[in-house]
Amino acid sequence: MTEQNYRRSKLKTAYEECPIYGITGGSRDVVTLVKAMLEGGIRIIQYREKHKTPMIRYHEALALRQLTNLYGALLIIDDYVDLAIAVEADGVHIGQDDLPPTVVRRIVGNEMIIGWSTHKIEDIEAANRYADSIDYIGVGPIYATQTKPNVYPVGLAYVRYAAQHSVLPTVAIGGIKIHNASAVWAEQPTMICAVSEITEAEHMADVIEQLWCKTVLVL
Ligand code: TZP
Ligand code: MG
Repeated sequence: MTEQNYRRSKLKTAYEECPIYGITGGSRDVVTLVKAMLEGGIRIIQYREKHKTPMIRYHEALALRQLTNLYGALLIIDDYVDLAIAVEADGVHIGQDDLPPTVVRRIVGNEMIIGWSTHKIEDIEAANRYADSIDYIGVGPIYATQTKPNVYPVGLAYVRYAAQHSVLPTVAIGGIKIHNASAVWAEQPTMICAVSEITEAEHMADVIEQLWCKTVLVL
């Protein structure tokens, strides 16, 4: 198996087990939060902590590496390529303003999954050109969201465009809640991601299940 096939099949196995992409956030202890996500069935965890110190991020990400390994889940690090390498994460997630995907690929080697955020049609076309370097794309924010304020929502039509034109799996993100999840699933993303709906949930497993069930309803 080539290294590209290895990382893509690892990703596919995870999203076929559960198509909800989990991201950390909110005020709960991150290890407690991620344990609940994993108990709820999530198999892809992105560690996204932009405002902590590098030392705290390192210790939290190391703890999540152990935890995700226990559950056979993937750990993806947002933004910090060095941290992803340091904790032997499965992947790193980068944005349009980060280093170019080809450069990140050169830094992390061929076994690490790379995700890339996209916000417009030209970004999807660029992602298709970078498809040798990256493994999936984020598409959003679909709806306005306090988790990422001051960013213009791209709307449901963008999810449909991505599903139809991206050669890579897609993760719809931004303002996704139980009440609008079936509308998002109807546009055929590979995965959906709901940050605050999950991190602020009182009964996390129920919320995850309901977000997940909505995919069945539209098939
Ligand atoms: N990227 C685009 S929107 C977003 C990120 C990280 C935040 C989504 O958070 P929520 O709480 O699900 O709207
Ligand atoms: Mg980023």
